[in-house]
Parts: sequence; structure tokens; C-alpha cells
Amino acid sequence: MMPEERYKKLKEYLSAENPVLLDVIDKYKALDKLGHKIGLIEPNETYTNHISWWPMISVLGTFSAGKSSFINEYIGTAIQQSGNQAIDDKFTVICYGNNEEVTALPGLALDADPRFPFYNISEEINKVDSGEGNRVNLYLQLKTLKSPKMKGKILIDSPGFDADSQRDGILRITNHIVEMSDLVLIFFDARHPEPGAMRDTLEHLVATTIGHKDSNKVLYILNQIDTTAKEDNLEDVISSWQRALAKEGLISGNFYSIYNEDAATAIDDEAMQTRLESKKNIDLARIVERMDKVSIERAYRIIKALDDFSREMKEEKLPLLQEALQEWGRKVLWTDISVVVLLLIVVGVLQFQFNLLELMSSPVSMMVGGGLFVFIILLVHMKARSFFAQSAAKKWKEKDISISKAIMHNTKWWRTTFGFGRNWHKNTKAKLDLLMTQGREAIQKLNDQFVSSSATTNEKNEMEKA
Ligand SMILES: Nc1nc2c(ncn2[C@@H]2O[C@H](COP(=O)(O)OP(=O)(O)OP(=O)(O)O)[C@@H](O)[C@H]2O)c(=O)[nH]1
Ligand SMILES: [Mg+2]
Repeated sequence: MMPEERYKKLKEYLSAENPVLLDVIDKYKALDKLGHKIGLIEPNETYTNHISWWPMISVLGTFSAGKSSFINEYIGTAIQQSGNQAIDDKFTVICYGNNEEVTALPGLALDADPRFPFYNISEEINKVDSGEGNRVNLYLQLKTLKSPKMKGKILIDSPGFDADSQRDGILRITNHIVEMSDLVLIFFDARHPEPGAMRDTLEHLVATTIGHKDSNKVLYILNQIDTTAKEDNLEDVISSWQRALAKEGLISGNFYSIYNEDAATAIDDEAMQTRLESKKNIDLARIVERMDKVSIERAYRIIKALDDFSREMKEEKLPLLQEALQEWGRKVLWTDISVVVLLLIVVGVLQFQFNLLELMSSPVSMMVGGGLFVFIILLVHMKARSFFAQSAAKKWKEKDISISKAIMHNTKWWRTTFGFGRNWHKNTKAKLDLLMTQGREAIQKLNDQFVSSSATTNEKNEMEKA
């Protein structure tokens, strides 16, 4: 997708979900322009690609644990089918859409959607299951709906882990989704809290999430605790579950125990009902808070990234590039000087030996000789330019590909050799300063938006009380 098309699509989606971020796209556009000019990114690249605009929340876990029911309850619509056999056999990516009713699209539709860093996933799929693009449809589908709950985030429902019949592709994608997600909810089922039933899930999910650098993003959720009512063994079930997790190495973590009110079996004992319900309400509120926070955090992170990119360009990349280009210019200059000196020596020797100037006294031979002199200097100059540029670019390639690209960009044959002095890109630096200031203003606007929206909920609560 070319940058222009990407800006347009991002704007289209963001205008419905978070208008404050609309201005931010123009700032990214300005940043891209500077990046293109300096050559740090290629003309078809854009910094908007380097961040993910929609935070992802993935719901994983054992089959029939209640993943889909949980998502339905969270959104407030029966968007996903639920049932007692294994229902979901592929991942469902759920996001905001302009249609009132739920719209289901094949996995390939994700390819054209800038909200989802989908190319990563299709690559993963190709690794395990290479084939035509529509393989993707076997693993993924997209659903959109117009729900305020879905603004500014992406939810992923996943197929349950089945002991034997797990497809390689599903496992691979699961790991990848854990990597990409901002929040991962791992569902277990209180009907089978013992390690045997969860072995596969434990091995694959817990093991991949335990060592994660960002392990706070993983929530472990024991669902269906309403089923403990019959034998009154909530504490036993929870501790047996936590023991099973501990066995896998998970000692401390975000543990929650909930059930789904709509799907739960009726609890006859009233005291029991109250106890379970209040436990559930507390834990559910904490989970939902984390889910809601994800979209707010991401809005800040997008602006923060703009600031980071600008600052990095101004304070790190430009100086490093400038230094590399100055060094390149010096090398070219010394080569030029050496070649002139060498040629003068040759001419001197020839003059001394054969009295060259007298031999070439005719205007024509003078011109040919002079021309040859200049031609050799120019030829060596051009060769030196490209030789030293390539060696500098190669040196940077491993360390920082953008600087390597920018070196090639700034050393093309028609460009200056020595113009990298103090004033080089003075205007660009001023523009980057401006972008950073504007980033701070955008953060201010976001603050206003979230502060005022929480103020209105407070007011609403006050009004309800009155
Ligand atoms: N008692 C009880 N039943 C639940 C609860 N949550 C879900 N269920 C039921 O459990 C069954 C499975 O629920 P789903 O939401 O389809 O589970 P899932 O994890 O999406 O299952 P797969 O997609 O097949 O992996 C359904 O019959 C639900 O009604 C709960 O909290 N308590
Ligand atoms: Mg399901």
C-alpha cells in the first residue's frame, strides 16, 4: 500500500473511532516527507507503518472454556457463536465497522485493512502452510460491527486447544498473536481445572507467555466458576488451578476467576450465589478495565511514537548521517587531491624527459592533453564518490539500515560532495522541533478528551444517585 493510500484509509477509520488522532496522521505525513527528503526511508515507505494503530486484545485458551461467550458479553452482542462442542476452528478478528449489524468477511479482507498488521500473519501462515493467498481464509476471518465497545481496539477470538488435532498453523499463529497483542486473556475452565485436561494449553500458552518480556500483558482467567456451586469448592478449584500453573513455572501472575452470567447454571443457594457473584464482579471489573485502558494507552503511544521518531531523526540520525557524509566528502577530496598531484608529477616527469610542452605546442594537442587531464580527474572523482559511498553504506547496513539508505540517497552523482556543514538540513531540524511541539499539543488534546469523558461519567453517576 502506498503512503497516500494508507493515510487515506487510516483517516477513514480513525474519523469514526478517535478523531483526535486524525491530526496526528498529518503530522506523520509531514514526518514521512522529511524522512523521504533525507533518504532515511524510501518513497514508498511511511512511518505510519512502523507502529500499530489499533491495540490488539487476544482471547486464547482451552476449548469450550467460554472465550466466545466472554467476547459476546463484553461487546453486548452475540457476535460469536458459542456451544458445547468445539465451535471455533479459526481465529476471528473483530473490529469496529460502520455497519450496524455484524459483517463477516473472509480472512483475505484483512490484507487491505491498515488497522491490522496482517502481512505479519500471512507470512507466518506461509511458513507453515505455503500456498495461494486464500489459505489465509482457513485460519482467519474478520468481523466488524458498530459498537462503542470496539472503538480503538481489535479483539481476537481463537479456536480452543484440542489435545491431538491441533494444526501446526494454529499453533504458529497463536504464538504470533501473543507477540503482537497488547493484552492476552488466557481462559481456563473451572470444570476441568486439573493439569491433565489443560496440559496442552499449559504447554503451549503458558510456556510462551511466561518468559515474555511484557508478561504483565497476560491475564490468566479461570472461567465458569459458577460450576463450583454444586460442591461448594471454589477455593479448592482455584488453588488446584494455580498449582497447575505454578508447575509450569508461573508463580506470580494476573489471576482472575469469573463466570458468564448469561451462560451460568442457576445457583440455588442464595448465600453462595452472592459470594460467587461478588467475586466475579470484582475480577470481571478488573479485566474489563484492562481491556478499556488498552485503547487509551495506545492513543498516547501513537503520539509518543511521533515524538520519538522526530527526536531520533533530529538528535541521532541526522548527526550520524552528517558525520558519515562529511567523512565521505573528505575521502573523495583526498582522492581528488592525490590524483591531481599524481597527474602533475606524471606531467612533470614527461616534461623533464621529453619536453612535453614543446611537443604539444599546437592548440589541438593542447586541448586534447588538457581534456585528458580533466577527464581522468573527473573519472577518478566519480569512481571515488561511488566507491566510498558504497563502503560507508555497507558499514551501516547492519547497524542502521536507514542511515545506510540515506548515505546512498545523498551521494547520488548529481549531489554535492562537500555541502554537509553546519547548516545542512537546518530547516528540517526546525520542522522536527515543530512536530515535537505539535505532538505535545496533541497529548494535551487527548488529556482533555479523556478527562472530560470521565468527568461526564462522574456527573452521570452523581445524577443517577440524586
Ligand atoms: N456454566 C457456565 N457455562 C458457560 C460459561 N461460559 C460459557 N459457558 C458455556 O460453555 C460452552 C462453551 O462456550 P463458548 O463460549 O462457545 O466457548 P469457547 O471457548 O468459545 O469454545 P470454542 O470456540 O469451541 O473453543 C457454551 O455452551 C456456553 O454456554 C460460564 O461461565 N458458566
Ligand atoms: Mg469460541
